Amino acid sequence: IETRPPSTVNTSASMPQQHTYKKKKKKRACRVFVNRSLTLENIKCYGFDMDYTLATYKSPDYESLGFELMRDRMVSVGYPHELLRYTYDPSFPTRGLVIDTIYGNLLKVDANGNILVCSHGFHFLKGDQIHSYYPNKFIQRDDTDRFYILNTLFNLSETYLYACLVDFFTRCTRYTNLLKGYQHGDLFMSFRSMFQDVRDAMDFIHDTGVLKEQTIKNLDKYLSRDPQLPQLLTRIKEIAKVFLATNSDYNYTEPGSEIKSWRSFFDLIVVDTRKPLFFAEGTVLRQVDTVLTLRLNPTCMLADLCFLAAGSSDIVCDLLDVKGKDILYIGDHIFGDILKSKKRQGWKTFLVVPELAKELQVWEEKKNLFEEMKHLESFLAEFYKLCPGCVADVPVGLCLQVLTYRLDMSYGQMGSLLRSGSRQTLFASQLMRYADLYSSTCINLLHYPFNYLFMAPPTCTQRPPVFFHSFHSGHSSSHSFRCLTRPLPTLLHQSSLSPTILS
Ligand SMILES: *[C@@H]1O[C@H](CO)[C@@H](O)[C@H](O)[C@H]1NC(C)=O
Ligand SMILES: *[C@@H]1O[C@H](CO)[C@@H](O)[C@H](O)[C@H]1NC(C)=O
Ligand SMILES: CC(=O)N[C@H]1CO[C@H](CO)[C@@H](O)[C@@H]1O
Ligand SMILES: [Mg+2]
Repeated sequence: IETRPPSTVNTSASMPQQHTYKKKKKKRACRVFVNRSLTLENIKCYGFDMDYTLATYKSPDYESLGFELMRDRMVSVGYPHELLRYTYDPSFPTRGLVIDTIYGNLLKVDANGNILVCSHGFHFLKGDQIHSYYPNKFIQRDDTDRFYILNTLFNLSETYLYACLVDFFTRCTRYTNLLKGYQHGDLFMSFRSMFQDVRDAMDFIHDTGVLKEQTIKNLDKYLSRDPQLPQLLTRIKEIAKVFLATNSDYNYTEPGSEIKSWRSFFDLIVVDTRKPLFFAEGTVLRQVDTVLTLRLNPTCMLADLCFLAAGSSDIVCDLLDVKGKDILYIGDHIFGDILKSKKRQGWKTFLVVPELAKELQVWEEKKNLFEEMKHLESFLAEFYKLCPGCVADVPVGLCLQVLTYRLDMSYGQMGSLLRSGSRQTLFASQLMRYADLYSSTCINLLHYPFNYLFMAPPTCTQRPPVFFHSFHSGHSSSHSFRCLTRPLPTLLHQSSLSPTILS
């Protein structure tokens, strides 16, 4: 597969030569992971999202900026001044959490709506407390009026702000804690209205342009410039068509003095796309001319470069003369970029998951804990199979819970984006369902030749050897005691038995 060098690859010194692709094992952080096999050679067109995909913001500075602007906005619309004391803590939020707007809780759930972690403000609830809110530790995720998923990287600061509000009002003695909100004199403030206010603050900082303004003012602080990005785009342009489809507006997409070089990477730039609407019926297409006015003229000849506003994915296909399956779309928004483009348009998808760098690092560092967990789970599985209805050794169950907690804490307070212990999060299940490829950055495509065949690993039915013999020989709990070295923390219920290595 890797033998034929792409004919058009420019072999300047800075570019990886063909043989470097063959290095046995790429560093994990540089890898592109595969969920469904895909041949790059068949891709005739590459599409990019902008925010957090091509324009990579520096974390946590950028989230911190968003948080502070929203926090200040909340205070200016009447929330208590004490809120100004909160600063952004990147170790708290994980992407993909669900807000329960009735009880004000933040929930981490799996694909079926089973609760993995639950916090009220910064207080993590224990098993029985979770049960009292949610019988069966389960939520009906379809209730979209009540539960909101915080799926995008922009939502991180929102998630944290909401936790701050709940933390503040819960502890502030001027307010009485009620089940669905807070009472202050005659005023009842529901968790729901607080959520609405946070969203409004979020819309405010985006729509009024204050976030963009601050970002542009301190570009070096908030935006990381990867010198490999021009390299990637240049190489892609040599072998395929390239377009940019972003929800941002024209002014933000044009980085001032670099206009010429920036534009030249693309055959088509579509701004103000309103994804995910873009992948459905779309909106009226407008052509943007260079004097920054919007012309209502959808006819755009692909002579040189098209610069359009709004429109739809169908129009992109028409203009570039490609079919859905010829397109690899690269974006960071599981819903707006990936799910809709795949489901509605059959595009091939590449999800950018910046958190993967950290995820892989923990995976590497805590390998022994993951192994231990797998062994314990196989042991339990075997145990229940041989002896249905039996109650397993208490230490084994406890051990699993402790391991889960220790692993979760290696990522942050809310644990991993992809798992809790060995159970997969909703985000992970959506990633597997809708992303053909995924990686921590699109730059990692540079490490593969453009005729590469990304092969999906055989489906994950392979399991580690089962600890059958140790069960029989009476050493069943040899694994059980190694992990009980720390006090017992908030425990999560374990049930899934499948190892979940997403790589
Ligand atoms: C999350 O952020 C996106 C923008 O990236 C926004 O459209 C969406 O409304 C936010 N979600 C919630 C629940 O506020
Ligand atoms: C872009 O910025 C210019 C001035 O800086 C302004 O006049 C124009 O309305 C803006 N256009 C859009 C689409 O925001
Ligand atoms: C290799 C891998 O993770 N494959 C998964 C891709 O997505 C499908 C659909 O959800 C899963 O069933 C596969 O296990
Ligand atoms: Mg984006």
